[in-house]
Amino acid sequence: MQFFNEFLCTFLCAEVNILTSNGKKGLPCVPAWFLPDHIPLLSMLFTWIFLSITAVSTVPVQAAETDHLSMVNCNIHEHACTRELLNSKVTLDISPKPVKAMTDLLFRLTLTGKQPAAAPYIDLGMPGMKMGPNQVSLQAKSKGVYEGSGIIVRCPSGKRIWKAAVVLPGIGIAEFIFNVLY
Ligand SMILES: [Cu+2]
Repeated sequence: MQFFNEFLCTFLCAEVNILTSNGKKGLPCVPAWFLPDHIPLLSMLFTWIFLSITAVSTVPVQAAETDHLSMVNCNIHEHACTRELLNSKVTLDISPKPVKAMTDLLFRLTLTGKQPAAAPYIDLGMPGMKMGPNQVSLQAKSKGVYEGSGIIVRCPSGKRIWKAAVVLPGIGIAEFIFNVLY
């Protein structure tokens, strides 16, 4: 047992002789790696381990956000956006600009070409996320022009990429993916 203690102590306490210079040798001893000089080094090591773990756990989240960033197909802060759908051109504009969450927004849809069988509407959501239902109903203002008001909420995750799926009955769905300011 004594041998084991000494072995362990020598192993852990390279500087055991300095630390136990009161004449007593052996345990209890302070392991060499716990010397005050080593504390900055140790904290660096622990910080590094902590950061590595954090990085590993946040990479998938960042990757998902980057994925969605590459899906962005409309700079709604600058101008209206147009998608082509079969024989229709679908133009979506949102005002006021820049487009902010939690503010009353006016959605304006302009359709050229084939007109939908019934009034179009907009489903607001986020790519890769199930948000609560948020539908903007649109009223015809003139031929091919529809307007409606709605609110884009602030996502609890902090992500800001939103999708407006414009549903045109009898034609299809045009998707606009854009950044929203929080
Ligand atoms: Cu969300």
